[in-house]
Amino acid sequence: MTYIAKPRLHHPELPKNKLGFTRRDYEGSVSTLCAGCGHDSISAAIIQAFFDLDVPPHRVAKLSGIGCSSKTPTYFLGNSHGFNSVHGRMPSVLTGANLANRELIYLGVSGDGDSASIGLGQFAHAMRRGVNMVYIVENNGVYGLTKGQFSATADKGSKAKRGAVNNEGSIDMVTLALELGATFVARSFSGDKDQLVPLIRAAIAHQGAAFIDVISPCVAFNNHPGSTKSYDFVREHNDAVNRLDFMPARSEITTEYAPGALREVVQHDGSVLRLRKLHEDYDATDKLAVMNYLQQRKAAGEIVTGLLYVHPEAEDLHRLLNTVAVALNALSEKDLVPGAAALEKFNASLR
Ligand SMILES: Cc1ncc(C[n+]2csc(CCOP(=O)(O)OP(=O)(O)O)c2C)c(N)n1
Ligand code: SF4
Ligand SMILES: [Mg+2]
Repeated sequence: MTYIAKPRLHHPELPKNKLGFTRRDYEGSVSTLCAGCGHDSISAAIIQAFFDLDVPPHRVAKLSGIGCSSKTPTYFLGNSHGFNSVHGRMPSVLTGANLANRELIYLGVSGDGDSASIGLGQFAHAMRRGVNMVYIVENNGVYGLTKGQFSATADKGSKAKRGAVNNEGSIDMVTLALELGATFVARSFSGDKDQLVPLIRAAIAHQGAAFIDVISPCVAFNNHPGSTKSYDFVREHNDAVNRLDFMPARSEITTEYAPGALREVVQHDGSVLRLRKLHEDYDATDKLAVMNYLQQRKAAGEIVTGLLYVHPEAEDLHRLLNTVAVALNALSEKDLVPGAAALEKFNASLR
């Protein structure tokens, strides 16, 4: 059960990051998900990414909705801020928290049911507003928590565990995020830690709406022949367009690559994304070409993964709204109550 704490003792020689924390300091409670659930692998990747980046856990706010996927923040970053919201409402709660305190790193964790059905409107507005966050959808094509009904991301023609065919068209969260204006869009697979961890690290550094769709098989209800979200199907149809190396702003860049096989993208905060191209002509900064490529591969039955699109000069909601540069709780009474003359001046500016 989630209230069972992990043993406090650990090997004294566990590797430490620059803050002196071990990986254990980024873990949470013992997971209660089914053994083999893809969501647990995503939790492990999140733990690894925050450990690698030396992020102080108290600087992170993790938010979620309802579902097996939305339960996972209990299993990682146990020393961070957390809020488990109502089904599909995580994006607006995250937006509000972000506006109140821009100094935290915001991590939204959701499911395909949570974000593509009941929370679709919420998802859309968080993306179009450019909320500075990492938004992960743990996509298994079903409502796992309520026993495996098809979700809106289940592909047309795919089959449920007992053979029922899904006759409805599916929603592709990646296409939607691109269309809505997300400035960092990626897709990955819970079974590919080598791809997923650097993607999460890069998304944390991105100063804008970063969206990662992670195909995450549900072993209880959607991991059978006929499913397009099973371990076997994703392994067989994975079309990775690039491999990402992520270097935070402070690190020295040493590795050399053959010209032509590499595209470097410098992000707003100075961090460098090194995209080792697996497809020679794939350019993750050309949005139109990306959208075109995704449609072509989708028609061919492939699942495109990697860093699909990035806008290095992304603008986040705070810049668009021209908000104050500090967290609201750091403002003094003088800032908050500037007096009648200031109010009159402000009102005059609106007339
Ligand atoms: C307002 C509301 N409607 C419906 C539900 C029932 N419900 C709980 S979880 C869920 C879907 C979860 O699916 P998903 O987000 O894909 O998460 P998964 O369990 O697959 O990880 C639903 C419909 C609810 N809890 N609240
Ligand atoms: S029901 Fe599916 S999504 Fe939920 S914990 Fe089990 S395997 Fe994971
Ligand atoms: Mg789901």
